[in-house]
Amino acid sequence: MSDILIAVLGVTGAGKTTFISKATGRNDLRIGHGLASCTQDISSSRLEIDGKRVVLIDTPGFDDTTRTDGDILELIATHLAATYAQGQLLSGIILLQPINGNRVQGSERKRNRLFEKVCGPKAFSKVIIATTMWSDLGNESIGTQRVEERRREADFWGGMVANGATTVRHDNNYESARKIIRMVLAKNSGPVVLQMQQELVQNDGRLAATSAGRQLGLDLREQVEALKAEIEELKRYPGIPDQELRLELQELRQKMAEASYEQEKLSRRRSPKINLDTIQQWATAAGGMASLGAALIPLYYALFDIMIGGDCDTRHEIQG
Ligand SMILES: Nc1nc2c(ncn2[C@@H]2O[C@H](COP(=O)(O)OP(=O)(O)OP(=O)(O)O)[C@@H](O)[C@H]2O)c(=O)[nH]1
Ligand SMILES: [Mg+2]
Repeated sequence: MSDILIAVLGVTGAGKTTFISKATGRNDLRIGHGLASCTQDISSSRLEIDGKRVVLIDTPGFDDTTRTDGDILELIATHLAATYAQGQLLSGIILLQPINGNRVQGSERKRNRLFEKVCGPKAFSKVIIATTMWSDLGNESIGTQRVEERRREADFWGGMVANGATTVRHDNNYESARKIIRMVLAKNSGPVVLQMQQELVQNDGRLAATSAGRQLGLDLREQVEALKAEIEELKRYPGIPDQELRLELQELRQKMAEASYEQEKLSRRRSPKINLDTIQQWATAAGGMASLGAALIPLYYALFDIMIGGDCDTRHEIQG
């Protein structure tokens, strides 16, 4: 019996480690109770459910208090590349999303887009979007309304839902966590190669050439432009005392320098190169024609790329 791998993703503080702790009954996992982000590395926890061996993969969240989204994406990409090379594919992805935020923040949209690009449309049917923090809501109907809004919007959860993703409320207890894992198992038609894994193979592990990397690059560019505009506007604004203006400008310039540095750093970010021979070996060992065929798709892409000498950076996203 092989392990069923499920990744748990979501922004920092969404409740990923808590979810895994509830599902497994483990009380040795580090849960963050302060403002700082908690989980630093990717780790696995095992459990058995209905006679099936499940491995839950805990991940550090985007919007980390000390690391940039680029750092987190690189960490996830490195893990995805390494596990792909070993033939360990995900059978499900649980995206945890706190529902207690009082409006659809721009940052929530950004991270949602990034998540979509990591998975790719082919993997949407393996996604469960589980909403957390319901007990923090004064009025539950607000939470229901927020879920509906996000489901309706095509460029929020709508696209994923239309392609088979499911949304569910998580009640922060053992039964709820197990129910969600059962939902992943019920959906299952076997493991999936994520878009990001395929793209890392095609692009020698270069993050900036993947859809998620390109999305992050666009977000950073947008951020730099917005800060530039804010600086110009502030300079024109009349009546701000010199000292105050200087401090505000200094802060904005610092933020702009950081975003520009991140932009430049993104082009140097890489996951380890995935060895195509290794993939071929495990794919062959996997036996059955279906799994072999699925496993070799990225290999065909990569070989095709070598043959035509294609420019990976400008490649369109792989559609489902
Ligand atoms: N009310 C409520 N609180 C929760 C829930 N899930 C987690 N928490 C609390 O939220 C805080 C953060 O939880 P974590 O499990 O550490 O969050 P995380 O997603 O692992 O965060 P990082 O490791 O920083 O990425 C802790 O204080 C938890 O007790 C939930 O469903 N409802
Ligand atoms: Mg955590």
